[in-house]
Amino acid sequence: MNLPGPVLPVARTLDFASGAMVPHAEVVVRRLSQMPRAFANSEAVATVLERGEDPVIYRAFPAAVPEQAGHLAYRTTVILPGAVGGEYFMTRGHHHHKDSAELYLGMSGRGLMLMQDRDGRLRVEELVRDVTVYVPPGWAHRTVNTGQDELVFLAVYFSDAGHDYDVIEQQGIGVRVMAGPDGPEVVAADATDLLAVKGESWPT
Ligand code: PAN
Ligand code: ZN
Repeated sequence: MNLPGPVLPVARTLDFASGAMVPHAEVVVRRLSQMPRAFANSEAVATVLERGEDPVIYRAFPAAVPEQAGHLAYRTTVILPGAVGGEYFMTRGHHHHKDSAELYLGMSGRGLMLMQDRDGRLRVEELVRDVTVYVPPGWAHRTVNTGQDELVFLAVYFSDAGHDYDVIEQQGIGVRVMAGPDGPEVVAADATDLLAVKGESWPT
């Protein structure tokens, strides 16, 4: 969104229940057909699409901010409740072209943030109302709705960071979140990674 400067101070309201931001730029709508490789069970994805269904997975309400150094971009995201092949609805997930930090704020609903750095280290954090999750530079991030309701959150990031979807689309993130009989199950590709995810030795 390359808006001309200068930009004046502006107030925008957030509805914590619906995720609506006022005013906002063009709403982003992501349907299953736009992210078929995100879900592990490609047969389940194909079955849904062949039925003629193409569910909305998430919507985002962006603030109109210039994509220029020094600016902070921000947008709310609303992930719908649901699952494909037993895997909860989630965002596509990305790195930023320019490694830089990002701050998430949970607004309503219940979910998990899956994060992985360029060395493959994994981290999973719960995202619920009033919780902030700090994503350090170089950590890819994907958000999963593990609840029965919409998961609503705010993300604030450097406006010129850019979004790189290729790595995650091709390699995925080393953990998936499946709907188990007793609730969400975080499934890791390998046991060592899972230990890292559940480790307590994280700086606070
Ligand atoms: C978020 C995400 C948003 C949608 O605003 O972009 O939740 O997820 P994907 O972009 O991975 O589809 C963010 O992390 N911005 O940088
Ligand atoms: Zn991001």
